[in-house]
Amino acid sequence: MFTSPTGGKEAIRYAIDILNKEKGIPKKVILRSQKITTGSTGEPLAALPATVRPKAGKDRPITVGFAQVGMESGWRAAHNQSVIDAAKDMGIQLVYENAEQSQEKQIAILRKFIRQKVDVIAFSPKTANGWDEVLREAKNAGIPVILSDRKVDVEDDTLWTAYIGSDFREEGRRAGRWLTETAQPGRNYGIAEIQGTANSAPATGRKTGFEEGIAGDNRFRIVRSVVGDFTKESGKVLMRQLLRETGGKGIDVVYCHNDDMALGAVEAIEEFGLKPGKDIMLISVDATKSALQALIVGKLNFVVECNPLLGPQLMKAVKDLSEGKELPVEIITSEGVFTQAEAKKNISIREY
Ligand code: GZL
Repeated sequence: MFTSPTGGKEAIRYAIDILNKEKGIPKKVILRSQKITTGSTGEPLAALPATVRPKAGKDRPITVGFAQVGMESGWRAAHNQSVIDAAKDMGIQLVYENAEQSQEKQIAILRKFIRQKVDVIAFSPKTANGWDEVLREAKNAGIPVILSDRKVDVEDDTLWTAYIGSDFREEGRRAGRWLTETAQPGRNYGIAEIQGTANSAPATGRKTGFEEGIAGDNRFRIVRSVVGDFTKESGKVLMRQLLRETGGKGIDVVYCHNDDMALGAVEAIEEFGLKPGKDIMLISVDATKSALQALIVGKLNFVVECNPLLGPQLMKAVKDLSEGKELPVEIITSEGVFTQAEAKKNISIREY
């Protein structure tokens, strides 16, 4: 059996937070539905996530262990700074480590946080799989785990308390929908896709969502789909390869899972002697300033936002946990899309 929470308690709670002008109040939350199974005594047991109340006292700040995945992109740099700034702003002690794109290192960092008995663990998992064991260790140690920016795929979803980030499938759908709405009727388009890190939640979601966005429209065919790692270098190398293999023929659109790879692809297209944004259209995700600038000068055609400024919502969730509040299972950040006109209008107020 599964519970279906009404949301009444959360609605009042967030309303009070808004009245109190609290920081990091989420725009959209999804409440956790509890799986109720009968225990050996026949009593119904709700398998609760590790929402152990961190033992913060007024003289001892809450300690959060944060295991960042790497520094692979402009988005990551903004995300990183947002987490660091929000912890400082809210008086939370941050124990920060960077896994430099290694899952092995990230697991070792989580184990170090468990040994240090931090109050809460937060991390951006490089890939979706391979976390069951270390998250079980965190739960057994009574340390709640908050997923920041990327989800994990584990057997038991009570091994993590909440996910704070984007809806990657919707980001992919937005990219696909824009293409169907702006492409010429009756013309065929060959699409090359440059994916982000293999088996990472953003790459999986953006790929699935994009396919959904163009589904049923027979003008489009994904003629190549290659795997990058969210870095500019990988976008440039992969785009060079695609142009070499095809002689620049048959690729009308390049869909990149993030700005850094898209900007790398732009350089490769220019090197090849073609005009990015004209001879070959480019769609990207993140909406960092450098991508919006490329959009404004016509080297990109459309950019889907993925909001990296998750720090305030992460630290608000930590604060709520320390006050014994149950967290929503998902806290979805708000984000939009950018055409060239929207980029021109908003570039001056962008924070990253
Ligand atoms: C998305 C994030 C992705 C960004 C990339 O939440 O995990 O990783 O889209 C970043 O720029 O490298």
